[in-house]
Amino acid sequence: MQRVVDEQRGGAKAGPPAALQPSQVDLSVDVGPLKLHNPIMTASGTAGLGLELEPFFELSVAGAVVVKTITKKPRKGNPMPRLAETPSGLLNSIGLPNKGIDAFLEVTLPRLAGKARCLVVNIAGTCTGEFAELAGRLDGQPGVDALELNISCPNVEGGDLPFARDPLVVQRLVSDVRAATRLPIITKLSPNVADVAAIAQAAKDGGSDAVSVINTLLGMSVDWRTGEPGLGTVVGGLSGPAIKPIALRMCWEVARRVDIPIIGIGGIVSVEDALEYLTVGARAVQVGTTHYKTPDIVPRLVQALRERLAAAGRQRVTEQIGTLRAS
Ligand code: RRO
Repeated sequence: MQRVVDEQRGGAKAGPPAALQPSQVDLSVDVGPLKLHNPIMTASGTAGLGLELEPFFELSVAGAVVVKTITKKPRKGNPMPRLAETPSGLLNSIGLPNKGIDAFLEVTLPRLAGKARCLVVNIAGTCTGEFAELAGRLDGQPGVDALELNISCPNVEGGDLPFARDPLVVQRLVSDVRAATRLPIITKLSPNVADVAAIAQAAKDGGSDAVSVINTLLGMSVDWRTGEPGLGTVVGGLSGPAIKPIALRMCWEVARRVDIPIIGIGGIVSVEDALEYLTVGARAVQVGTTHYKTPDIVPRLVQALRERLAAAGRQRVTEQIGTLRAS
């Protein structure tokens, strides 16, 4: 105030504004009803049930931890090989191996509960009823903060993404889940569709609180000498930096056409990547494949986000969201 008075009197010259300290930057974001203390989440599947990351950082550092997909019955997963590297990307066909909802509730959840500031359980069913049943079982469980509906796993039997592509199916599935739980619902969308915004709109109409954009892109690799495919199931899901421009484009398409909170996913390896997702309209991001190279990527990104935003003079991360300049 004194500076303003001095200036008005033609007195002391104003210096440059005091630099913002990284610790002063407010990283908290709302994703629908979910309040995250920062926008950096783990992506489902790349960090097991979450506990696998504990040797590298305290789970409470993450904005949210998303567990690997849980199904009604235990699943063994797909035949080997399940992973194949490609330039700038990773193909997977893991096939949802997990011990099923009973083991999750009895064994895993008691170990996980209270460790993450926000715990999101990713679920998948073989039919709409199974999604709703799983949602009902998780409703009211201490330590569970939200559900992520995995309607977009590319590696299920038949391989035709039965829930991801038809807006009417998506709307019905989400509304059945909505009726079964009071938990916030995030619907994880597939990139393997013609119009991702139409699917996001259907998820919203069904009662989804947010969408995560995107799951992996259908892809394959082959050794031309032997004719062997890279994956046991031939086709799988592509993730990593190779998909980032596609994922960004899809986040933007959803942001401009549908009024629903977006969580951006796809190829994030640096704070620049995370900031790009926020710029096109995502309110939070999930990091996945990069865990295999940098298992402590989450705390690194949180700190780098503070530093970058402070240097850009942004007091709140929310000031960055949706700042894309496009006509
Ligand atoms: O387990 C998998 O094969 C898998 C899943 Br559930 C998913 O959602 N996305 C993916 O690329 N792989």
